[in-house]
Amino acid sequence: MDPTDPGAPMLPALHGAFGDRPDAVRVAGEACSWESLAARARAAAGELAGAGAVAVAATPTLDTVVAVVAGLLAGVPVVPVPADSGAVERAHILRDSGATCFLGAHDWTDTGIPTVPLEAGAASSGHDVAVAPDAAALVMYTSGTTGAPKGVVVSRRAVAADLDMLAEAWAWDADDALVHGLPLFHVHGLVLGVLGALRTGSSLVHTGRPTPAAYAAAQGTLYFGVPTVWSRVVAEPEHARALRSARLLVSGSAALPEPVFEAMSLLCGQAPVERYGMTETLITISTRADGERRRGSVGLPLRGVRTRVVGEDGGAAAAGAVGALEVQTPTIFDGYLHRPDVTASSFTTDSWFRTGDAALVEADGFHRIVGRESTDLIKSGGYRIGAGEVEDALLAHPAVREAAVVGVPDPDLGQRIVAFVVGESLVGVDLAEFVATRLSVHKRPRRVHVVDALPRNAMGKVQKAKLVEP
Ligand code: MCA
Ligand code: AMP
Repeated sequence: MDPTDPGAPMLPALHGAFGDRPDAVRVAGEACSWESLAARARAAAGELAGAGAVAVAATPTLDTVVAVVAGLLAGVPVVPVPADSGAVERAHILRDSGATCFLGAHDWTDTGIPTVPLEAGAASSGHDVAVAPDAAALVMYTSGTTGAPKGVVVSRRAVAADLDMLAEAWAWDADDALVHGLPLFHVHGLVLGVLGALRTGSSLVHTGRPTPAAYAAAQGTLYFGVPTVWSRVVAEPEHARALRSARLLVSGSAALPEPVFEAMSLLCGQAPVERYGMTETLITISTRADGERRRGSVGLPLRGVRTRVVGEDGGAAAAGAVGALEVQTPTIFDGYLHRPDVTASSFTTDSWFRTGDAALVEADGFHRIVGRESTDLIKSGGYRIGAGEVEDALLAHPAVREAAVVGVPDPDLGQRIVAFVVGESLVGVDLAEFVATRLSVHKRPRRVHVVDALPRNAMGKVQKAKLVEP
C-alpha cells in the first residue's frame, strides 16, 4: 500500500485486509482479534474530536495498543508517555506536547489533564476519518546531550514508508508471527513492534517483559530485541535453542556485541539480522533476510535511503574510514516540537540529517556503527539517555553541588549510567531513587560516587574521560 496515498489505510489489518484471527494481537497475556481491536479503537477515536494531541500511558498492555490505534484512526498525534516516567519528565512531556487528554487509564494523579476511559466492550460508532499522510502520527520524546527530552514529530507517511521498507528487507508478511517484549513508548517496540504487525498483517505476541523464557514460549517466526535482550537469551541456552524454529531474529537500538552474535548463530541456529535507526529517522540501515549477516555490521541502506560518512576535513570518508554518519531518508521526522533552531542545526546545509553516530562503510557498502560522536549520549539497555538530563536531575537535589554523568561499558546493558557527585551530607541519600522519581526508572544511575571534586580543565569544563570508577 502506497504510504503517500491518502486513500490507503495506514494499518490494513484493521480493515480486514488479512482476514481475521481471534488472537491476532496478544499483549502480556490478553488477546483480541483485529476486528475487535478496530472496534474498540474506533469507539475511542470518536471521543477524541477536537483533541490537539492525545497522551497514552504506554504500559505493556492491550489497552495501550487500543489507545494508540484510536489516536491514529482519529488523526490525532499520539504522545506515548513512558510507563516508568517520573514526575518531572512526565510534566515536561505533557506540557511540551500540548496533549489535551490521556486516552486510557493510568495511575498518575499529577497530570492536570482529563482521562478519557477506554470502554472494554465498546462497539464502533463512527466512520474512519480521512487523514493526510503528512499529518503527525506520533510525538516521541527522546534525549539529547543536554536539557530535557525533545518531542520528535513523526508523520504517518514516515511510519508507513519505514514499515514497508523493513517488510521488503525482512520478507515480513502476514504469515509471520511477531514476538517481542519491548517498551511501547519508543520506535522499536511501538512503531516496529505494534504498528509493523498491523501494517504487514503478522500476528503479534508482546510478552510483557522481554525475558528469555517468554521469548522461547511464544513460538514466533520473527523476533525483535535490543542487544541486552539477546545477551540474556544466549545466557539461557535452553531458551535460545527454542528459537531455532524462528524465521528471523532481529537486533537493534544499540550495538550487538560480537560474542552475542556468535552465540546466537550457534544456539539459535541462525545469525541475527541487525538494523540501525534513530527516533528521528526511523530505521534506515539493515542486513536483509536474504542477504549476508555480518558480525558487527548493520548492512545496507534500506530502499530509498541514502547515507554518507563525512571525515574530519568535511569531505567524504574513504571506504573503511570512520566518520560522521549522515542520512537522507523518506522516513525523516518533521522536526523537534517547538525547537526549530535545534531541528535546523541537526541538518547540514545540503539537507543531510546528522545522526551523531560515528560509522564506516566497507568497500561493499556494508555499514558499521562504531560509536556516538558525543560521550554525553548514553545507550543503556537500548534506551537513549542524555548525561545532561541526569546531571540536571541530580543537581535538583539540595545536597548536590556538582554532578557529572557518564556511560560506563557494561556486559549486560551495553553502557550503564554512573554518576559522580560533589556535595554535603550525602551519606544515606538515595540519589538513584531521586533520579528515578523525577525522570524515569531506566534513567537512574546504577552507581553514584561521591567525590571531593570533579576533574576540570583550565576552562572549568568537566573532563569526563578522567572520571573512573574506584
Ligand atoms: C534498574 N533497576 C535498578 C536500577 N536500575 N534498581 C536499583 N538501582 C538502579 N539504578 C531495577 C529495574 O527497575 C528492574 O527492577 C531491575 O533493576 C532490573 O533492571 P534492568 O537490569 O534494567 O533490567 P530490565 O528492567 O529487565 O531492563 C532491561 C531491558 C530494558 C528489558 C533490556 O532495558 C528495555 O526494555 N530496553 C529496551 C529499550 C528500547 O526499547 N529502546 C528502543 C529505543 P524490576 O525487575 O523490579 O522492574 S528506539 C531506538 O533505539 C531506535 C529507533 C532503534 O534503533 O530501535
Ligand atoms: P533512539 O533515538 O533512542 O532511537 O536511539 C538512536 C541511537 O541508537 C542511534 O543514534 C545509535 O546510536 C543507536 N543505535 C540504534 N541501532 C543501533 C545499532 N544497530 N548499532 C549501534 N547503534 C545503534
